Amino acid sequence: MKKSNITDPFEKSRLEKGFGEMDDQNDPVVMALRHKDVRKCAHNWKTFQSGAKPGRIVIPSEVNIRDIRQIPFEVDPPMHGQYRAIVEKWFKRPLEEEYQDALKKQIHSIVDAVLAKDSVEVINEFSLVLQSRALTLLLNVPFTESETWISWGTHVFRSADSDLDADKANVLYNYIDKELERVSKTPTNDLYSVLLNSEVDGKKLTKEEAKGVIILTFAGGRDTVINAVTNSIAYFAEHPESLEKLRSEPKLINNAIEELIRYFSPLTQMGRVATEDTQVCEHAVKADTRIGLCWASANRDESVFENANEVVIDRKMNPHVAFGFGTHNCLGATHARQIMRILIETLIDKVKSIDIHNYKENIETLGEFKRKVGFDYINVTFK
Ligand code: EMZ
Repeated sequence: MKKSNITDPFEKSRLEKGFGEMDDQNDPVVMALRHKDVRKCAHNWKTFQSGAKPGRIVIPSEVNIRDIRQIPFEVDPPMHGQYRAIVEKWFKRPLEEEYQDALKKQIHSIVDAVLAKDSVEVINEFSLVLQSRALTLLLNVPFTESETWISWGTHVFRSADSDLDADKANVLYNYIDKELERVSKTPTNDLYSVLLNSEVDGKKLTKEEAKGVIILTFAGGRDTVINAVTNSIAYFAEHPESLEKLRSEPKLINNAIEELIRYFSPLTQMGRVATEDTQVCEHAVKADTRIGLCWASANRDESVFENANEVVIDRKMNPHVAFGFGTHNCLGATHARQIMRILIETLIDKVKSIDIHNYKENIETLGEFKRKVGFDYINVTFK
């Protein structure tokens, strides 16, 4: 089997019953596995809410390490729409030419640096650096801040010994407090200042609310982007013919981005909390229990995607849900897509081959399911 393959552990359960079950810190989850059900439940925000206790819709639950609500992620309509309206325009900036030029410069320089090395550990020396530097553009803060973020590692809440590391979370919270304090005295043109200057219902956003948006910006797009970038490198290492195809037909790059993101599904699932006794795929779900919208399983649903377990680099119809679905679709998707696009274009431009040496897979355990999300480390040579 190819090292870049990501197999689908949900197939049997998806076909046979349509749901899976897992425990998570004594707060069980009924996982919706079929594309149709995942979309239906995501759409039904009244029955399956996001605005539960902060941290609870995340799997693994973050209730023990976070009491600040992430915004707009953990807020339901109609308030959700009001918050979303504040940040939507800002998170569309990656469509601007100036932003893309800056991102291109960053990615070129990272690729040039790895081309000059004999061997590169992709997660730490490539993807983490790329994600952190690109985040300076999204927040519109000085480039040097990325050095601090790189030192935090690949996940802001997870460390080598713990999936839910409270000390690590506090490093992020304290950092954000300091930044918000700074701009409340001297506003600039960064995201912190924009937030503190925004209003909801005629009232200025509080520091707590701004912090909720910023935590989401740091946490939501970190390991997800890092996995997408790393998995892309592994994929192109083993599929030079796909890079060749994109080189000769660049108009397929957009198809390739969606297809890679479908196949990788960097975020396996997102939870919701039932507000009443209900059902998922005819399975009873009690009020105040959790369900999981399993994007990774929906994205391999054989009734929706032909050859679902293959990367079909020029796939035409691709209704994947890797960026979520419905009101809560991913705020950072525009930024993530630009990163993927510029990464692929840069590989086409500058890289002839990628050789994988040693690696260790990063496997998530979700009850009976074990899913590869990427790598713990992967050493390669770029030429
Ligand atoms: C949360 C989540 C958002 C959570 C879209 O996903 O990403 C997770 O990685 C974080 O741990 O707090 O931001």
